[in-house]
Amino acid sequence: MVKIIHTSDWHLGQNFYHYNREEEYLDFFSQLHQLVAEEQPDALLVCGDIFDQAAPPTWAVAMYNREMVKLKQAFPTLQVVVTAGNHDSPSRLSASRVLWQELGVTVVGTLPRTPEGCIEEERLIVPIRRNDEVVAWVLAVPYLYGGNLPPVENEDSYPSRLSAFYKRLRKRVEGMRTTGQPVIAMGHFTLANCELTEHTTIIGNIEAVSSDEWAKEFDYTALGHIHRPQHVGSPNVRYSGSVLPVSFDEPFPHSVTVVEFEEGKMKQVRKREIRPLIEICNVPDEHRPFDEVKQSLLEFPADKRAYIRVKVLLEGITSPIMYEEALACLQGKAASLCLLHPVRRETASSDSLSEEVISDWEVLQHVSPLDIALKAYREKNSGEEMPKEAQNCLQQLIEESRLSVNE
Ligand SMILES: [Mn+2]
Repeated sequence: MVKIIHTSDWHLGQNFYHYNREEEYLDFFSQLHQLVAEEQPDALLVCGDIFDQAAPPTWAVAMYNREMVKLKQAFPTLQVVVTAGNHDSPSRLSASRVLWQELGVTVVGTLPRTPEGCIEEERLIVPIRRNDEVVAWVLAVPYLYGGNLPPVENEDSYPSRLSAFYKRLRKRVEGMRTTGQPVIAMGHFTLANCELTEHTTIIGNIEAVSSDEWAKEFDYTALGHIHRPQHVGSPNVRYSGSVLPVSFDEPFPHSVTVVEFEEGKMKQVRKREIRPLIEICNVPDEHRPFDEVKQSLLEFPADKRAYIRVKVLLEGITSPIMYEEALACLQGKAASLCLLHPVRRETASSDSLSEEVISDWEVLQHVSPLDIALKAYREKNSGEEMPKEAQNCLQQLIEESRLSVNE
């Protein structure tokens, strides 16, 4: 039997609104450590978005280094494979690749290339060993934007080039493997027909990919990028989902995925829940007039740790100090106020609600600069999409400027 733990979208280093999440991430690592102890997997696959930003805060990098080393010291036979997601800086992740290699952790940030610019495909193929014997093969493919993928004759769409690339790797593994060794593909992209959360931006979702080929070509496909844990099309194609809620749009249970293989074939997939140290809560559940809202906040359990989004139904003249009033209701409690989410009834007789005042900050938390540019382009060009080359260029510029801003 071969066993892996599949996880992704850690988003280490994120602040939840203005709250530092260091303690929550530490708690996640301790749960992960416990899970590895219980499950004793052969490999841990981390499929992108290790960090929340291209230039993560130093506390997040230090925690990652410390906790991964601790994990490897406690479980020396555990093989760890880490690939970059669209939130990670590929080159930063790759920078310490050789150090991690010494510890038995395979890191793939940038797509490895020869000095001539050819992709070194063999470096993406990772054998998983037990007592020197290969028991499985992993294709450690990081997040790939269009410009990174080799062209395919007569086919220039992102999905067709991505699928051709995986097929080539699959073929290469075929020459190396013996029967009974499962082939596991890692990836960080959007599959058509998956259930999205609002956090997912258009990056990596420029054109969605069909899940059928992955289901056929690989014994298991371990995906990152979509934060809601789910199978897509087939039980052997799966997003493990984020390990902590990254926004208020992720109220579902978070988990990592445990996959077992028998004689080269997938036998079982299980979720192991990661319990959040701090829950996300809407108070009240539905938008209510502010007086009722204040009552709900006063009644909120004093010792419950939670991030709170306050849902207010605006009526008549509104108080200019609602945020301060809400904050006062929570004084002395363990909960943290994040934002107000006010709506107004469209007309006195109507039941439908319109979003009234959402702070720019709230909007910008969920929209990437690329999204804004794409939207502006569509508006200026009667709905036409920005050419892919321009999108790739722009994305690169955005990533670079992000790095220089943070440095
Ligand atoms: Mn993510």
